[in-house]
Amino acid sequence: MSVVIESVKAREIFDSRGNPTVEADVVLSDGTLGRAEVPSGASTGEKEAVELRDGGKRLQGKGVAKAVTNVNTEINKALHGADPFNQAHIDQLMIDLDGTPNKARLGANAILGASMATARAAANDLHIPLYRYLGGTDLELPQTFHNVINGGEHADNAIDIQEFMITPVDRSSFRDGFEKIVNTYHTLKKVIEAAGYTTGLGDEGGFAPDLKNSEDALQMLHDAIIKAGYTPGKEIAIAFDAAASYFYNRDTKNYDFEGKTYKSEQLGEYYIHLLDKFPEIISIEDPYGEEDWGHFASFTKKYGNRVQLVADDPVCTNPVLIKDAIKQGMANSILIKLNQIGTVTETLEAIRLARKNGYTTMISHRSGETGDTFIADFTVATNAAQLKSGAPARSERVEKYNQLLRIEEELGTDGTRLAHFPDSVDFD
Ligand code: 2PG
Ligand code: MG
Repeated sequence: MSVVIESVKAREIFDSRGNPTVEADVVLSDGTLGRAEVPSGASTGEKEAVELRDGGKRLQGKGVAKAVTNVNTEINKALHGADPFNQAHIDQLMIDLDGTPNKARLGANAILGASMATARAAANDLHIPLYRYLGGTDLELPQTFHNVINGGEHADNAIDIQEFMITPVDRSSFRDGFEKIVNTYHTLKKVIEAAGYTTGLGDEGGFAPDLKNSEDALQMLHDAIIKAGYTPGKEIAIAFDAAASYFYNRDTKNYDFEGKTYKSEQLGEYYIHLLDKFPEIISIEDPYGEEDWGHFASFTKKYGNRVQLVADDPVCTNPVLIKDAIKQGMANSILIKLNQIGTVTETLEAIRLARKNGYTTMISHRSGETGDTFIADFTVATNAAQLKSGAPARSERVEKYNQLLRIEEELGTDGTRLAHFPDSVDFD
């Protein structure tokens, strides 16, 4: 008799910020277990699938007891007896059961937990790693982007750009690139200390010094790369996530950024000033707010051949929104977060859609993370080519990179594809 899903059970656990989140267990009829933990964002897009929270007094209203109950009752019943190897069918069952366009009834956190746990259970049942189950033999280790200075919603400082990332553009192996990042991270700490700032960490493991502005943060990164013995742009490049929805003023339709007001065009000029000053910047995420699609598109038209422009908040890993963005020529890259859409299958569809239309993809963690390394395997399996998972510090971030080190060891460096930026990007 073939193996089927016996039960789905969830519990409330806690994420890296101490907030409640969902963990789901899928148990198969032969006793195999698949377990997954669901992450949670802070700078969330308006159109993300709904993260169901309890409200009320318990745990500041952030409890996920309702989502847990939804897994243990309705989802458990719907998936009982289903084929764990048919991920698309499993996910469709839950989408239909929920019945809303944004998973508001059962909660995307409930559905995603069960969806990821199903994939894990299937892989475990076959005694193969998750990346192998999801990716077969077409596997690639990603270019990784490491957020080493935290600002915006992720830190209690004056910097309005949310994430300043470094990425190893010249490396002989994943390990080689990661070692370069670690060296730069530790050197950056010394650079920040020498300038008289504190070296406390933000939500994604990067430093959160109370610098005057974003330009100073980029200068520090630039200096740290050189001090660590690398050439900016040649060995280590820079990327940032402006997460501009956070400083977009919905009333005036301007941007209130680091003490000044910018019109959309002026904000574009400011980014170009940064690109001119720091040519090692190769990727900018969410340069404009999620309501400001027009300026995002015109900026892409002008500068999309010069820099990777990643859309996160405007499209929320949602295939319908991604289609619209592609039609309007917004961005040339799509950020991919499983919990923005809520199932493994829809996330795969978002990746396929982006790549089919010549857009690059970057898989992403959330600022509220768990120890689950699902996205490391997922990135390798989908050939997404790029992954951002925070600094090389704090276990909930580093575990993803450690998992990539394990995967590289398993696959061997000989013959294993290593994504290279800009090889992985075709802007023309
Ligand atoms: C982002 C993410 C991840 P959050 O904006 O890209 O870095 O942040 O999880 O807070 O939405
Ligand atoms: Mg973002």
